[in-house]
Amino acid sequence: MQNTVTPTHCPYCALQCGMNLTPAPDGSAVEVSERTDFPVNRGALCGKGRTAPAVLSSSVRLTSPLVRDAGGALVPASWEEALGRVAEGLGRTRSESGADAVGVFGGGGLTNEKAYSLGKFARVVLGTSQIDYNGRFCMSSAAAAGNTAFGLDRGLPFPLEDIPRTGCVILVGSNPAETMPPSLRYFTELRENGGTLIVVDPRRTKTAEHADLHLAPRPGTDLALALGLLHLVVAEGRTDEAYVRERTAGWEETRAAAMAHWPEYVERITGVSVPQLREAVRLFCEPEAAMVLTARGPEQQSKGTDTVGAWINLCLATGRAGRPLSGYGCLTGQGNGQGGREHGQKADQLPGYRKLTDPAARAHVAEVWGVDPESLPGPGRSAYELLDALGTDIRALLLMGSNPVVSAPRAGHVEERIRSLDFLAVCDVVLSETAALADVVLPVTQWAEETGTTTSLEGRVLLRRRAITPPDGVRSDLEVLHGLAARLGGGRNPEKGFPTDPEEVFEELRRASAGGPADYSGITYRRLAEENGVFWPCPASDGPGAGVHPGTPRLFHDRFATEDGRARFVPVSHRPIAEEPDDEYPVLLTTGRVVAQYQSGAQTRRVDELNAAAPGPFVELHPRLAERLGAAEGDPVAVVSRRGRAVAPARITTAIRPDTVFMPFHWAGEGRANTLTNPALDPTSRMPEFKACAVRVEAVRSERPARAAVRAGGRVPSAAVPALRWGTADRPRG
Ligand SMILES: Nc1nc2c(c(=O)[nH]1)N[C@H]1C(S)=C(S)[C@@H](COP(=O)(O)OP(=O)(O)OC[C@H]3O[C@@H](n4cnc5c(=O)[nH]c(N)nc54)[C@H](O)[C@@H]3O)O[C@H]1N2
Ligand SMILES: Nc1nc2c(c(=O)[nH]1)N[C@H]1C(S)=C(S)[C@@H](COP(=O)(O)OP(=O)(O)OC[C@H]3O[C@@H](n4cnc5c(=O)[nH]c(N)nc54)[C@H](O)[C@@H]3O)O[C@H]1N2
Ligand code: SF4
Ligand SMILES: [Mo]
Repeated sequence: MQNTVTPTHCPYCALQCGMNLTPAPDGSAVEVSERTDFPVNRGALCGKGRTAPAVLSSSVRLTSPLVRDAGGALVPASWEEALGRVAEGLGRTRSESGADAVGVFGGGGLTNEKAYSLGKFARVVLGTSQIDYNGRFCMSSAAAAGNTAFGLDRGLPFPLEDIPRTGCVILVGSNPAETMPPSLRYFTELRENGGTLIVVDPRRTKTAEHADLHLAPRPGTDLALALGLLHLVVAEGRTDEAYVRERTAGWEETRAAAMAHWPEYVERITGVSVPQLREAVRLFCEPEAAMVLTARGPEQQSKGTDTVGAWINLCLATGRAGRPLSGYGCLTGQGNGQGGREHGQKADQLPGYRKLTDPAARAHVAEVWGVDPESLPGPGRSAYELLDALGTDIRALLLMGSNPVVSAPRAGHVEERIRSLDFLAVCDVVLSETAALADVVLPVTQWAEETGTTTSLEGRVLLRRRAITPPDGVRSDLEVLHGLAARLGGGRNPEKGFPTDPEEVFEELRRASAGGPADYSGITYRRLAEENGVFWPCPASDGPGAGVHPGTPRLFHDRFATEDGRARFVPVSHRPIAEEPDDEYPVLLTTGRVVAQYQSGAQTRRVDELNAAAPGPFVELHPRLAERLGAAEGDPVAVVSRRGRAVAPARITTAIRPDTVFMPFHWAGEGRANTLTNPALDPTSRMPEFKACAVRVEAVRSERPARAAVRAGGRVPSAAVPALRWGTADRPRG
């Protein structure tokens, strides 16, 4: 292919850092270099982005379809045979057990074109309602809360460049120092400019080390914390009465709920002291503008939607939403976490962020798709519920862009469900733990080998360009869907309905999204190339003489996207996590990420440099808990929940609360964190409680007598529980 430099974007997280790719003369490899014209990262990359090309040429890269032979082994096969088997597997289930017996599972890493085509494929070709995706595990609680409060869910309603110019940012359960390192500069610049940073995290993370104030609540108590802050806002007369009157609705009920959450009560629930609460309110309210940003910490809870709602309430009561340099935002996670939630791979959704239950939306999209609106199925199950139904109601699954054997909650059970399917087809670039269980594995092209668009955490639609020729033997996800549509039929013109050229798909997506909340109709590949991305909504200009719509970097300044233009307070009150610690499981487990691994690790665990930096799982625990177990640094410890047992080396640190342990979720096998996690779901967003469940921690070896004693008891002595509290000495710096 072209031997020149291609400006493009990273394959991994939602920051979508710009990078330049230069192919080697023989086209076999590609080199990453700094791309300074993209403003978000200005050339900076984290280790994952810098090493991403290693996955393109990795020896474990799949380059041939695999099918399961009579002996149960996965063996290479031709595309013809593999696609034929998938069509037969899905088609037979459909005819024997009905369309809803066929499930589809997508991913927030898929480009807009793929996410759009996958949703269309499910509804038009398979006719199934049973489609959802891993974004449900990601930002769905923030999305639900944003839709309720503002009438629209775009993760950040302002560009990152606004952050350094505001007065105060509260980062709730977000660790950008590890999860989006090039974005850290926005927060350090904020402080250089005289603004303050408050970090809310049960761990003193690398991000918290940059904070002016670190609040370390007990996992799962952010809702109470936000209510406590709102209580103080009201009590201290810091409410913005005029704003509340003019731009919001529902204040009285919310005010009453907040008044019931006395600071002392909130201190008891959260472990955050009253003086710290007061200090946070002062820092947040004194400047003219301020922001609250949430990420997975408060969102991945069985009350994630209410929790985000409580933080939005704080913004609304203080007049800090829909105004310059102020607002609530969610830091979306996956490469196309934003676009992936807009174009129809979500159970209840049609392209353009339309609702499947809305007759007008159905009519519009059916018209674009050339099908009868009546033929479109209704909403299906959410991600965990879908995985939980595998092998029972759902007998065959097509999976694209996720590795649930590692990343789903209660993963042992999910793995069992996947194994019990009649038929599983997986499209992936490597043999992930989930692909290894498939009947057919289809090897697909990767980021640098194909063109497509993603929508970053800012709501900026970007063009990710092809820079090299894919290896022989792989096809793009779009080609897979095209091939399956041709074999399975459906729609008026199955083959034509699934173009393999991404730009052609995007042109259709533009029409399908036109007039919807996430309107892309004014965006073209050409504009994306010329303008370094365009923020949605960007409607096509209507009528002759109308100028080109510039896109919308900042939302809600004139009005919110609700019918009356007012933001809605959400009445919420504290409730406990789904599984509180008890005598048998006295410790809280929370989970998350480390800088050098990405998600289920399917891609980054294939990169030597990243493995050297983050070789395996670990259990982060406080010295006091370690002492009780008799565990020294590096000793294997077992973490046991009602769902299973995981073992990993101890990493002992005062940076975590003594009542809490932390595990990253990037690994499979014995150290798989999701063996332990609780699939208790948020009633609205259907988000599982990844961030808090009850466990006990056991020492595994017994070289020292103390350890033997704990082992004999089989668990941490319950008498230890009340003692596991922050002493002032271990309380995080603040
Ligand atoms: N290196 C790396 N970067 C990534 C990813 C990756 O896998 N690896 N994944 C990408 C994706 S998809 C996502 S969604 C983002 C996620 O980005 P983040 O949300 O920043 O990542 P997490 O580590 O899941 O969680 C953030 C913090 O929440 C804290 N936390 C745990 N429980 C609670 C709680 O109850 N309350 C509060 N307030 N905090 C809590 C954890 O201690 C952790 O430090 O990262 C993206 N970037
Ligand atoms: N305990 C715990 N569990 C969690 C979380 C947590 O914080 N704690 N976070 C949750 C969150 S926020 C997320 S986003 C999920 C993510 O978890 P997963 O959904 O498992 O995400 P990935 O590991 O990114 O999986 C993507 C898979 O698709 C493949 N792939 C990459 N690009 C493409 C492509 O273009 N096409 C196809 N067909 N395949 C591709 C990759 O090789 C990989 O196997 O994990 C969730 N699980
Ligand atoms: S921060 Fe995210 S987008 Fe940027 S290089 Fe790292 S993984 Fe890629
Ligand atoms: Mo995510």
